[in-house]
Amino acid sequence: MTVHRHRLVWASPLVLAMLALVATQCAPRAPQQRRAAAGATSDIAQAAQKVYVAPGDLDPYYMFSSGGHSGNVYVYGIPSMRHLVTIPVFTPYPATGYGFDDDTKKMLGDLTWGDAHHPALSETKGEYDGRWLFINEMNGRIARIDLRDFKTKQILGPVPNLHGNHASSFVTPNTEYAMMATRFSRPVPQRPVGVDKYATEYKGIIAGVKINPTSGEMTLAWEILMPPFDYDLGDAGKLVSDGWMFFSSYNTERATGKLEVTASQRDRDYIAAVDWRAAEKAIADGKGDVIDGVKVIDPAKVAGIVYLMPCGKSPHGVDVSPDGKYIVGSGKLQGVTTVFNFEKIQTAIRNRDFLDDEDAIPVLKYESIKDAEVPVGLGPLHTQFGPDGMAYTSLFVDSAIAKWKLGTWEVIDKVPMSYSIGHLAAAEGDTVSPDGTWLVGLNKLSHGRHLSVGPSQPESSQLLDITEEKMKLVYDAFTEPEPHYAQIIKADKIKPIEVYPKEENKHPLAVWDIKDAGVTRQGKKVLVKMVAVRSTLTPTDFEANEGDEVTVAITNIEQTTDELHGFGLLDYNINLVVDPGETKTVTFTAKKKGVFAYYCTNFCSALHQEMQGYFIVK
Ligand code: K7E
Ligand code: CUA
Repeated sequence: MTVHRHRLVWASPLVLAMLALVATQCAPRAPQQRRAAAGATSDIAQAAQKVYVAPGDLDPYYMFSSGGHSGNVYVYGIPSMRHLVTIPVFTPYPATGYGFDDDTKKMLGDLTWGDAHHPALSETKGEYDGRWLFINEMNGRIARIDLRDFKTKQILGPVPNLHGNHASSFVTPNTEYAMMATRFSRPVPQRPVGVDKYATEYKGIIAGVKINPTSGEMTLAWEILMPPFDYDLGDAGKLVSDGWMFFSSYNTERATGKLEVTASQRDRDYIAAVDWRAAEKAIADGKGDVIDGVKVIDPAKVAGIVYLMPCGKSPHGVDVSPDGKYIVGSGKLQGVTTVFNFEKIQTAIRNRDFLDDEDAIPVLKYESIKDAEVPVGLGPLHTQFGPDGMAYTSLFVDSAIAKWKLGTWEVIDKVPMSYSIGHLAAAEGDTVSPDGTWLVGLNKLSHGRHLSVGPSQPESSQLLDITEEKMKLVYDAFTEPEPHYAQIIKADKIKPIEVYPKEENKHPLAVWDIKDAGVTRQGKKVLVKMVAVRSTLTPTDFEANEGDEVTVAITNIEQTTDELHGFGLLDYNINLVVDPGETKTVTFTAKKKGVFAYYCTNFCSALHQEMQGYFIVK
């Protein structure tokens, strides 16, 4: 959002004035003042009670939040806002040994960072089903986390043709697809072409990633060649609009250079409406050209796949209502949010009620498809939903959340956020039946609301109780950078395992008996089969010759909850953590001569400190 913010700052004098307003709101206040502002002591006590989860009690919800360029996913309990665990996805994470063992190292490849934006929980009939979590990152990749063990299992990409995968990973209502779309257009196929040819030679790409319904395995199914706009966010149609996918876009000016000026000239940008079933059928019918190994549909050759809906300046969020009837587009340089009617969109397509086209993609008429412009406030960014037609829109410039009603378009309530809210997440908020219990504002600024920690300040996330007509701010939490988007799921939908059952461990190098542990050699290859169990790493020493390729395969034969063992090998940058019942391998060259200690890094028993051994390189 940093980028969006900068675009906002200089976009227009109006926006400048609005920003000045935000700046005054952001000025830190003294604690006393703040307490007075929060209201009477009884209000504070009431709020405290609502978020209080007593020691030993469990939160009723999980929140999965993107970690932005940390490349992680952060998991919180709601309403306590307690950080429960970090799931490393696109970045090595020594705490869990992620990115150090052979498998995860291979999964990460050459890229050891990724800018993770939009987590998407898998769905069945439009409800979160608690099976998987998908998340995109900007280097053209998308990952799948298995919620059975909260581990990253697959990273797809970087996929060909697609650059800057921001408008991702939004899943369809039965997890048929996760989506990808480019923020950065570039020549397709990839080749060096100067930016002076941007408008004609650079292309955007929308991609459908097919998901295996049993295994969750992702495969790139098709791509669509798009005009060189910046595709930003998306949401899948549901119920009546199932089969459609909506993507917001900006820079429909096809500008280059200083986009903060050049890409804000038009009054309207577009939301791209994609009939993904039609795309699927076109590919099945043998249409599309193979570019860099991928079937790409060119809308100039295959009609009926994609349409453009004009939407107020630089839309960010595009959000489909729980019943699938409305598509809410939030033009972040506006004071209103626009609601489109899916029926009207379909009628306009049927009647060919088009304004013109962009690279042969029909542009629908704003007036024909719009139902309302809701005066929510300045800088609308993202909308989430509650039951009974309630909608909640974050307002970046106003630094507030507006609550309004679908159908009557009446704005019911507004609460200030501290400060500069980006996205928001409601309990079960992207499903066909949101809960209407909790809402979390993911703010960009936090200054003055926590103990100072120097120039690199945490982000703030604020919890609101939305069970009553007026929204109530009940808690401030501080999070690591940078939560762009989050989803909140009922806790009882997720049933994690706590040990890997022995019978499921099919690893070819697994050893379950200490007497099978040991060292074998084949030429210059040394294989160490190691057993980790309280409180010994067996073997307790092993040797190699300088230049040998060494593989250490460690099986943690514990079947007890929380009995993890680590394997830290000093001076060799090796750090594995092996969960109960798991086998992990690490392969490396014995480059350094001498004696090197290895030890268990995870506290496991009173004799944890005794869990150690020596690697001798001759
Ligand atoms: Cu708004 Cu990447 Cu969705 Cu940042 S994004 S905030
Ligand atoms: Cu095993 Cu500490």
